[in-house]
Amino acid sequence: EQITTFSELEKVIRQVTTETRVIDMHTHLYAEAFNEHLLWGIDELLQYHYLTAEFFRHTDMTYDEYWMLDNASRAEAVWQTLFVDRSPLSEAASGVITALNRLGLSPTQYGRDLNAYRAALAAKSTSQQIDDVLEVAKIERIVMTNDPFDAKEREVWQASRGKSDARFDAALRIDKLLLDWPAAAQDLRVQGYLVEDDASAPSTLQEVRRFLKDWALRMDALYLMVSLPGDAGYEHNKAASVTSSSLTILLDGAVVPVCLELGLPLALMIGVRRQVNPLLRLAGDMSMRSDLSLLEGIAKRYTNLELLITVLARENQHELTVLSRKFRNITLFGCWWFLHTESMIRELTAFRVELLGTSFIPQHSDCRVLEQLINKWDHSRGIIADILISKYNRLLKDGWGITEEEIRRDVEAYFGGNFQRVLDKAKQNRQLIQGT
Ligand code: REL
Ligand code: ZN
Repeated sequence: EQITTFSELEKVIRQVTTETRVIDMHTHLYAEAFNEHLLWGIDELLQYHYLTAEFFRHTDMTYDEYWMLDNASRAEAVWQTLFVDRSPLSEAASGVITALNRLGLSPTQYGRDLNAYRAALAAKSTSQQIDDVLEVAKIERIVMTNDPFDAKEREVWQASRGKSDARFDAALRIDKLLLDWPAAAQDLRVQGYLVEDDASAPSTLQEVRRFLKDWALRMDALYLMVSLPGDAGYEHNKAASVTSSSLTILLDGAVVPVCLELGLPLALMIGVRRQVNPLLRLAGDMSMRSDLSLLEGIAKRYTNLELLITVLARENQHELTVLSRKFRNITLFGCWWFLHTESMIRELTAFRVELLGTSFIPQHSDCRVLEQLINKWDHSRGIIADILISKYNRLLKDGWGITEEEIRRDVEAYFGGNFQRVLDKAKQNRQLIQGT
């Protein structure tokens, strides 16, 4: 039952990429127990920060005027400006239309009337919407972004409600620890960890490790994660006499040891320049080129550390893909943020297949609003399918008959298996260290 014709190949690949359930390995979505942390519905879709930035390119409203509005009024302003007064052509805007349409709220029927969409969604409960969206988007599991520095979120974990929905896994997010050290130290003290402002004190590092382990275990976190600016200084080959940055001290002295001890990967998202325009709030972040010697240094130094890596600048993509070939503990993932667009996903995915075959994770959604799972995965699946069709077709033309099972195997690796394998490898490495 080998596939022999192009049309058969195309049909099978479209079907398999549409059907295969996904593990979405990085999102900003939450299980229902996290209450207001989980954003969903049309008003939230319209307030997505990608759209906020696009809205301000057209409106005369001042930033203050916008931020003073309530949620409903903000949504209305964005709808009017980006969807009624002009066409929603951008990736983020067209994504809203895809999500609505695939949820059964056809724009053909509901038109340009925001209240019609609102009314159609009004009767839905949160749990029903979670079920429906996960079904339509064919999502098996979702990894959240869990911040132990967020007091509201801590309450949910402390009440043991964080793991009540098996479809949602945790990731321990440590940006504040690594990027805002003196302030993080203060937070740790309030949480009962005896740390000093000087991160390099051995007792302080021990307490930071205790903090990380407590939270990783409480959350049952799948990995630890940080997003870094492109010029984050990690000094991997510096003379011992020179004082290190707190980032270096904390990575070497706490974060990496805890990952190795617990058998968890470290995820690095590299190349963000925060708050280029603070008036835009969450929408005010930018991308920047990264010096990937940071990554090279970590990968080389800690060969037992599994690294999940994405970078934000298009200019770094070629280098990251090549670097992934050099270090098997690097697994590249996703088309992040400003790269999560049709043309960029197409370019990056094709190149990655060409250099890495099936040994990478093509996509994560980075969703902030539940229904975005639908459009982000729908668009990504379609593009990934286009690329796979052309790659398998090359094999087909050279007489390498392919079966549907083989295609399924490869797509399952891309959509979840490769991520699972990184988790498994990290666990195995732990056993190696402990000699068990
Ligand atoms: O996890 C991150 O650091 C980023 O993905 C977010 O900060 C960003 O705002 C997100 O919405 C991008 O897609
Ligand atoms: Zn993110």
